[in-house]
Amino acid sequence: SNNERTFIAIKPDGVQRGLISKILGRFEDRGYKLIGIKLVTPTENLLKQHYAEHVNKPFFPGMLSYMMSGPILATVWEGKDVVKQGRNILGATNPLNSAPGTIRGDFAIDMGRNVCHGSDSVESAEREINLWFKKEEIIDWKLASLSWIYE
Ligand code: YYY
Ligand code: MG
Repeated sequence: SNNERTFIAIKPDGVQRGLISKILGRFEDRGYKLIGIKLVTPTENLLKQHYAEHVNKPFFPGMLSYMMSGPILATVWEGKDVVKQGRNILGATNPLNSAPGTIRGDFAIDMGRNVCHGSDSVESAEREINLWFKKEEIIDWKLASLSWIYE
């Protein structure tokens, strides 16, 4: 459906390095619609919920302090196949394996400083959007270029 949604976050390193406009630009340029955006300094509790699948991994404590070290830009994007295409735009988790042309392949080297997050499935996206955003923070609007992007 053209209404699929995903949660994309620019992590503290991406914000500090001034990569916000470049990352948002990739999604805008592709034709996706921005329906939620805010700067957040996340709490430990929020991050433990967000990364519930990783809380017991050895890298979790380091990731927690990294993710709490500064503001994160939290965004929600809508459009056809946006979850999978969003992951493709970001690139592989380990930037050393990310293709050039992807965000991580162009702007990152270490896994623990990989600049961005993207939901890995439609179900994760739904969960993450509800975790980071209130219902009224998701904005329903019509993209004027819609009929020039979709046939
Ligand atoms: O979804 P994605 O961010 O691409 O990767 P995940 O496997 O969900 O891991 C989340 C996050 O954890 C990853 O972006 C970097 C960090 N991480 C790490 O620092 N070291 C690892 N060995 C695995 C993951
Ligand atoms: Mg993940």
